[in-house]
Amino acid sequence: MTIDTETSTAAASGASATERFRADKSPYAAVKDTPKERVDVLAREVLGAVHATIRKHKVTYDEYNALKSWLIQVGEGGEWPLFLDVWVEHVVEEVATSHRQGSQGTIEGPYYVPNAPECGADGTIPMRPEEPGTPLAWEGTITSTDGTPLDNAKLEIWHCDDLGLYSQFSKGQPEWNLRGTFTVGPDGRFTVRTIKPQPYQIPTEGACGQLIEAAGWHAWRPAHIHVKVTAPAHELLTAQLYFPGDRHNDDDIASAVKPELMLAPEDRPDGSLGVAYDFILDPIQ
Ligand code: MBD
Ligand code: FE
Repeated sequence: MTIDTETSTAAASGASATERFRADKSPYAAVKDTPKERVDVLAREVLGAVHATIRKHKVTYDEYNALKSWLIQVGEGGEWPLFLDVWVEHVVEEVATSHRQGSQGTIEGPYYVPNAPECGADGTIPMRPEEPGTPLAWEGTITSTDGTPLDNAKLEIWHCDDLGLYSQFSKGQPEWNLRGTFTVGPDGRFTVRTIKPQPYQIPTEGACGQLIEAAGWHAWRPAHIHVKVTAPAHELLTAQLYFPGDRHNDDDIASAVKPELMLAPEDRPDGSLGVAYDFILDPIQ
């Protein structure tokens, strides 16, 4: 896979997200493996909801053609992953994890890359020598729902930089900047050193940006740290952690904030932040 890191246009980040999805996920998601009865009921009900909206609001041919033109642009700009993850994924996540006893999760979003560099149980995420941003030291444990520490559990972390940009989806950052894997020992403990990310604005020049502007919405997500936590015989936990007081915690464009995902960082005398946050994984039944 080649990812264009020379430009940071919406089309470039969209194309990168589309390639990423094709490489990692589309092999697992073939329509042909879904039973006919299921495709029939889901497709019929979604189309029925579209038909009902057209009738209710007396949608015109001009509006129908505006929609057609916009959908063509979503595809051409590679923005289907962005569109779906921002406006649809949160409900899929809610349904998929409603049985859990352990930690709450939230959406993955379009910018996860597997196999980030290993940082150990106590380490610093890959960053540039003068990485801008407030240093953040985060300690925690990974346990099972019965309290047992999960030896060999992995905490993968990715987040944007102080300009709100993700490595591999915009220009100017080394390949693995602010992406790391932390593997714990028998005590389940980890210490992560990174920087506090800034709020993130989804690309505004592409089709998703056009929708936001045309509808009078805003393009912001609150500052967040993405995580995936895995351990043998346990369910994968995908989550994001947020910071108190962010102006977009209550109106996240991606509807992905939950109260259980709030960090409680403390200011340290040296100007850095310290925080504790633990993860509890559900055993696979
Ligand atoms: C992101 O960084 C993100 O987390 C989501 C959900 C959508 C777009 C960009
Ligand atoms: Fe994100």
